[in-house]
Amino acid sequence: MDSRGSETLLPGPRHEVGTPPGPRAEDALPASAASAVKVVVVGGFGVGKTTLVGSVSEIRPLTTEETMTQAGVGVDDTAGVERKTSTTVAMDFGRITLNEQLVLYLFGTPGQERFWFLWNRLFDGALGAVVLVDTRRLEVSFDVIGRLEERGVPFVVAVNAFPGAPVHPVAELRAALDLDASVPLVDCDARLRTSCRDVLLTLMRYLYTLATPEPQ
Ligand SMILES: Nc1nc2c(ncn2[C@@H]2O[C@H](COP(=O)(O)OP(=O)(O)OP(=O)(O)O)[C@@H](O)[C@H]2O)c(=O)[nH]1
Ligand SMILES: [Mg+2]
Repeated sequence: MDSRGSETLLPGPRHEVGTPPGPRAEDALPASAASAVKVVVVGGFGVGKTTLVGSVSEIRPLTTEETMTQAGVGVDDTAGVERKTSTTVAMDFGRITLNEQLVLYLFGTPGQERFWFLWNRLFDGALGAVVLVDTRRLEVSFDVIGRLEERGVPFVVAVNAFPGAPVHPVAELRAALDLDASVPLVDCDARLRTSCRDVLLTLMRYLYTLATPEPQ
């Protein structure tokens, strides 16, 4: 990892030190699972990526949260999320079994630009992405969406509902984010498992339509 990045961070409180290694019965995949799909959860700083992976994962999620310190002042753009005390420095990882056969592996990316070099590896083998958006800070999503388009990674956009966030008509939101008409745009609450599951189902349906040739 970039040494400038690690200098500014102290170990955070969310590390689970002393967790015994080895498989746990509740982590086992159902025997019927036939396909595993890698999905990446992206978005600007503090839009709720770690929250989404944590609320939907059926295994204890892996997180790499670190406490934000004074050293990040002037480096990290915390405008609009001043109360945030920790941030993802490498990735989040979780798993959800969407139906008897289909398992999704979820990889959450770090939101801060100084960690975006990690994207290259996190996207290896990914079939699609969820872009989380906070309407209080739409501009942090522009680069994220641009990077996905450059990579040709199919994505859906999920608007994470924060209190006091402006509610825009769908057409305006699409225009502001410069979204292609075919890209699904949905609401979600990253804290709710069912809501996040619906977002992932939307992505799976979208990937399916992209892979299915239109009848002539
Ligand atoms: N009200 C509300 N708060 C949320 C929601 N999703 C996340 N939060 C809160 O927003 C804060 C940021 O969430 P994170 O999940 O850490 O955001 P992140 O995108 O992973 O942040 P970085 O990794 O630092 O980019 C946390 O305090 C969450 O509890 C939501 O849907 N509604
Ligand atoms: Mg995070």
